Amino acid sequence: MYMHNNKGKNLQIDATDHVAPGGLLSRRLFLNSALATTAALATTRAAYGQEDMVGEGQEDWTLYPGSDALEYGERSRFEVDRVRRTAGPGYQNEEFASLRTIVHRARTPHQDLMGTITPSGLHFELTHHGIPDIDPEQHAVVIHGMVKQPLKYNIEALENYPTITREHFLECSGNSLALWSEKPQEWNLQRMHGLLSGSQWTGVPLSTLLDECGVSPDAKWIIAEGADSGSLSRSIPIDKALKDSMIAIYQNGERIRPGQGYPMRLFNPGYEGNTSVKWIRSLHVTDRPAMSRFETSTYTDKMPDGKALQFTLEIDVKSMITRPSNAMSLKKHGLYEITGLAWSGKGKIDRVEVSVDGGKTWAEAALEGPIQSIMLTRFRIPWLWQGEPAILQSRAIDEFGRVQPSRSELVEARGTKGTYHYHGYQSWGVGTNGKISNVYT
Ligand SMILES: Nc1nc2c(c(=O)[nH]1)N[C@H]1C(S)=C(S)[C@@H](COP(=O)(O)O)O[C@H]1N2
Ligand SMILES: [Mo]
Repeated sequence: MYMHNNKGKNLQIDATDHVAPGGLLSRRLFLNSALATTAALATTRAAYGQEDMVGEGQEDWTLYPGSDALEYGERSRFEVDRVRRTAGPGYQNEEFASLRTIVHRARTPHQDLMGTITPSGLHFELTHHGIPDIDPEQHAVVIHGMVKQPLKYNIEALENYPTITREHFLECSGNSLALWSEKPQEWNLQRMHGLLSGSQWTGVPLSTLLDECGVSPDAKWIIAEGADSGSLSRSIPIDKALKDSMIAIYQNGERIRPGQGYPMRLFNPGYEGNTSVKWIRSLHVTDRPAMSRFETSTYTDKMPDGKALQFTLEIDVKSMITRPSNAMSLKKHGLYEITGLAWSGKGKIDRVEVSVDGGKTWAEAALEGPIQSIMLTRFRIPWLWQGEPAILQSRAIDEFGRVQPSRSELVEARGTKGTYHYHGYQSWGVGTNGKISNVYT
């Protein structure tokens, strides 16, 4: 059968390309670059004649020399509304008002981004006491408590240790919290899932510093404390600290930004964001957890029986479709690429499946490599939309066989009293008019 894609080009799709009802097409269409589909999705070339492609050559920017390089680069002025939206209705402070804390949140606009690395200027930011303006010359982290020798490290000292560089996601466990509510909230993708980002982090393995200080064999926890005005503190199991935690000093190749913890932060790969204490100034080695504010009154999961789970530290397996999503609508019938992100706090993503009929049937999406442990993984699958109502969902499976639960499975197990660690499906309902909304199935 011949179909028109969105760009008005004919492309050939035969029956064997259909992998699930509702227009889901084989991910193999992406893998074979010779196929017309790939080219048709990627370019509008075919819609124009040769002359149009060459252009008249009279646009202003072709006639005069351009501007000089800036000291620090900026995006095109045509891109400036792709922002984290720190202010405005629905973007700040209201959800945690009851906790009497000033929470500043800036959310990553995943509807605008591709790949898996979040540009540093669009990394989400969550601060409970604002961003301190730290002079690196006056800042250090001290390791003390159950150690042979307490030691203090400033940024200059840390620069002398061998570093490691890893790409990892960071997610606030309050991300996606509106999906716990009984009725679907019309939060757009950014507001719903924007407390998640991916970066390349460079730092000194915490184990190197702990070894140097000589940790007592009886030590079980490390209490990490930040230099912000509220001294946010969290207890980290010593095994985790020795396994893969780091004191990060670079993010995406440059010194980490003030909002991310300048000049140094603790980074615990795969653990809920709150444990990665920014502006780290103290690591107290102990035999028991601190039971601090942010591991008791917040970031714990209320269960249906009124009790709360403590120390849900590792992020579960999760995914979301970023395009199409409710940050946009479908303007034409035709071929679309469904794409999104999958991640697991334990390891690598093994598989992502996509449904367009609300979970009745599933098809495997293509994963874009290299697939890294505890990092965002992008998935893609072609979809032919011919105007019928649809419900788009994705579900991720990690290398340990953990399967992302549906919302109803998660609610069955956990009730709806919770605030944190939502990791069930996100369902995007597509109407016959192409409008997309957050729905429950
Ligand atoms: N010192 C300190 N560390 C902190 C916070 C904070 O408010 N103060 N916020 C935590 C929370 S709740 C999260 S989700 C992550 C967010 O990291 P980011 O702002 O770099 O994205 O940092 C954590 N570390
Ligand atoms: Mo958080």
